[in-house]
Amino acid sequence: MKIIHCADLHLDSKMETNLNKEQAAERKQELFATFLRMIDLAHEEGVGVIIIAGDLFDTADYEQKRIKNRVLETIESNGDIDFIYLRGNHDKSDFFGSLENKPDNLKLFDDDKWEAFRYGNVLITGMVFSPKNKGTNIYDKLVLKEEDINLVVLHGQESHYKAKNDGELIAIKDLQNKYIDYLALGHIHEYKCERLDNRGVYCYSGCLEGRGFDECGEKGCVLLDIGENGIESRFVPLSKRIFHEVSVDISECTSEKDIRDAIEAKIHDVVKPKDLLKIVLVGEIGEELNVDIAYQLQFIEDKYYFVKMYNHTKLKIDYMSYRNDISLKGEFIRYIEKLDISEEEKSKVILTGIRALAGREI
Ligand SMILES: [Mn+2]
Repeated sequence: MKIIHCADLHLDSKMETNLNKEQAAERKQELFATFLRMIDLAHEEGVGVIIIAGDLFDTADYEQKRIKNRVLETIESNGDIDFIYLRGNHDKSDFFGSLENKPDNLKLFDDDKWEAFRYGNVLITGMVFSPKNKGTNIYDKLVLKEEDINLVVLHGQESHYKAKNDGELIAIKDLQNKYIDYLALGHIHEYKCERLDNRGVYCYSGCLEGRGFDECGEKGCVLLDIGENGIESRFVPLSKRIFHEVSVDISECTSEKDIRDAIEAKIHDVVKPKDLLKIVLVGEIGEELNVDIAYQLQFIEDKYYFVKMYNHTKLKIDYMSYRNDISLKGEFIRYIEKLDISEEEKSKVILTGIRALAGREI
């Protein structure tokens, strides 16, 4: 039996951070297209169940109802696949739970008890975290059988302290030695799979598409193949575009052309034209090196879907060599040194002042 585990789709996200209106609208469509591509993958692989471990939606906003209806239609038109859905902290509106006619292949977890769906010897159990069960020990009530293949679905932040259900915290220790084979988690937007105990693993599938530079790298779902030898799982990248944050050390650069080359060398093999890119220039540079972000951006901004660049370099400058100069620079340094401010602040003021006196960008 094959199962897909996904989470954190946030399908109705506005996607407006970083992007202009057109791109945001396009990304929103892409978010849904990737959800559909995952369903295509399910068909290609003969997957019978898709587990959605929370945050299928992003807001409870009524305006977003179109997307919710689109999901509903999609589930209805893929009747050969069961969609087992556990609400996450973003899925506030329990849209599916309030439906009059819920499709048969849409299975929902509840927040008042552990609910389970059985496929032969495979049992998929889960519970929604909500104010209703907050503070209660939900883990004691989770009783599984050794002879089943047990998948457990939850949405929250992993915690390694032994703790009662504290809302959105998943007490990993409380879930050990309960015959769990695979703990399917949502909430963290990056793929992660770790050992739970001698028997099982716990896994965050991550989101399907990055939505910002805090969600860099490949995104996708987990494909589980349950056979004679237990569960084999692998991460399947699905995202249309990838967010990249690349830091480029320009300490060795002595010209603007050098900077351009250093950037190019760092991104050339890694970033594809369809991707989103954030470049951070770092390192210690001489005061004679001109770091002009707008100028450097010109060479790359048309090559990628989205590019932004920051200058986080520090000036490497032995400003003390000017302190005895009979010049405006020397006078400035001597003046700042007498001020009643911290050494760190003095250094910052001096560096900024020297740049200003040299007529450079500050
Ligand atoms: Mn979440």
